[in-house]
Amino acid sequence: MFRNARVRHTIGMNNKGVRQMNKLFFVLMFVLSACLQSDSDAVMEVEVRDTAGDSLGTATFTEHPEGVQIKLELEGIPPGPHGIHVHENPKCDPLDFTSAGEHFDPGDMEHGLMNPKGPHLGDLPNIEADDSGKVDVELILAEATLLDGKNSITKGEGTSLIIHESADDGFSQPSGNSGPRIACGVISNSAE
Ligand SMILES: [Cu+2]
Ligand SMILES: [Zn+2]
Repeated sequence: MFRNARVRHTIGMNNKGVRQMNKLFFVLMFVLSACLQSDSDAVMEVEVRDTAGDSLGTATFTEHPEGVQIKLELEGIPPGPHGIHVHENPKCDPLDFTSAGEHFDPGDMEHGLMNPKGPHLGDLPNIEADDSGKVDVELILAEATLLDGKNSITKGEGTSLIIHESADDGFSQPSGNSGPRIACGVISNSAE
């Protein structure tokens, strides 16, 4: 009797220990999968269109340790350098895209990556279209986030990505003397 009771007791302890280990394991797996999921979720593909509304390709946004990475795969851009910025409104109304508003600037800064009083959060280095009009490049929108936080480019209704006719000089107000807006894409969680 005594021996049997002891055996049962021992088995009971083991089962309890195993159950606790299992529980811990599942909690860890849940946390791990939640982390992995939120990483892979944080990708946004944005269609970029010209002033006639025709697609020029895509801009793919992903979270990056230094900000938001923007991968551009575009065709039909006039060869040469172009200013490119994240603008404050998620609106790409033809024909001039003024609906996109000013540069995204939650920190109330001046324009320009070379301006000591800048830059706007939405300021980006110029892109270059090759002789065939293609752009294939990855940019970093420094200190921005894709989803959460005060520097999120999808906060509220979202923002937009604008490409200009000319290069951004990195200094002139309010838009680096980069000329008319030639392409636009809406950056929004509820986009099209
Ligand atoms: Cu702009
Ligand atoms: Zn700016």
